[in-house]
Amino acid sequence: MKITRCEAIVTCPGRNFVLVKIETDTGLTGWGDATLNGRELAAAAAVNDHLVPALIGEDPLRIEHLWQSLYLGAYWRGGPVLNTALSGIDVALWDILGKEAGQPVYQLLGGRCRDGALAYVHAGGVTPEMAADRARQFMAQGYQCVRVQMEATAGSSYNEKVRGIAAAESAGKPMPQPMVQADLPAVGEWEPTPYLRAVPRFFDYLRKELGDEVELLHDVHQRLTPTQAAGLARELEPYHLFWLEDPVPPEHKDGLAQIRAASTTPIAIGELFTDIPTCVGPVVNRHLDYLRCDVGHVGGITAARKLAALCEPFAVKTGWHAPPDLSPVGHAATVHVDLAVSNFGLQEWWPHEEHAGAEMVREVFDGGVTRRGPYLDVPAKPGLGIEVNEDAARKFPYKRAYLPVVRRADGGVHPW
Ligand code: GCO
Ligand code: MG
Repeated sequence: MKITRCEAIVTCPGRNFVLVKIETDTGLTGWGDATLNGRELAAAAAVNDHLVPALIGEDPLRIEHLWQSLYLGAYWRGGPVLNTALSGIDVALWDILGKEAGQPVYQLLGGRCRDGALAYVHAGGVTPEMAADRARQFMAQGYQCVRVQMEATAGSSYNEKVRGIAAAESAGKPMPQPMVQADLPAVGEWEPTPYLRAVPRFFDYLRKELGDEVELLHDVHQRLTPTQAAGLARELEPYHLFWLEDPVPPEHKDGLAQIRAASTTPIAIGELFTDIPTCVGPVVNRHLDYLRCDVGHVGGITAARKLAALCEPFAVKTGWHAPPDLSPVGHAATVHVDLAVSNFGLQEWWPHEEHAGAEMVREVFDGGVTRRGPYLDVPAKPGLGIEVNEDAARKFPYKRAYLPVVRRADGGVHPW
């Protein structure tokens, strides 16, 4: 079998996705996801201009070999752009392998370890009451795990975003997507002191309101120093978080040791770790409980299964990043891995078809992740179990979009 065509297609059915399509001389088509939020065109160019020429004529079933050729063989390896492009190719190759074998990808990864992948969803609110209401709505829909962010009193004043959510909620409309996507970066202000004061009070309120059964998570989004994060993790202990996410930026991952020494609040980190070597230290030193790499940024299914194997002997579980910026193809690839690794922990979940742009998403994607109560699953079809309507995808051209930028009160830039 030979690869005859490969292309990254940038589409915007509500938000930008980079879809990778690989075709074979035997008539098979595989789909992958190379979306890099806010830098979509760079990932697409890496695929189309640099990776595709080296793939034409190659055997698509030699996945590990092609992965090594594109990664090591490029000499310049790693980083979010190159590894997102590589991930998109890798996932499309696994889709082809599944279609050729007549088996779902999870079967080729060793078969199901579980009936479904426990999921968590995003709730947030300008006030604790709004956040609790949002969490209750999810619980009524059958979810057991909710990540709760406090939009305003946490000091995270993306003013437009906060006003937008408040206006939508008071008008009884669905919440807009939680991530501001603007054609130039939206600027928000954030200060650590009000945030650190507000978060424990916020979780105290949520536990009282929501009870002990629901699993609560919180994403610090890389904004604290190790010392600040150690204090927060300790203060949050009475509220038994499922995990506290990205307490420090990846540049300060050595500071995780200080957080571990201070507290037993479980730690999740890794969405900004974009290669396997970066994960080794934190895992073998047991500095985290959940590894949160993104299957779509860290090297695809090939890298994710190796990372899960690395984590297993250290009692670290997977908690793969799967935010709104992942396309339904990326979500499907992630859940295939969840089902097949023994040390799966929890899966972030964003059902695109229930949010803004739902009709466009349904037009472009057919199949993919399904949900039963709190658990995610994928179709027992050959490959990933999701197809892309290419004509529909091409109808929605790329729209420039940036992530927000955070500034401190004095105007200095801070991690968003
Ligand atoms: C998460 C993440 C996302 C990121 C986004 C950036 O935990 O889901 O932190 O919300 O902000 O993926 O593109
Ligand atoms: Mg996060």
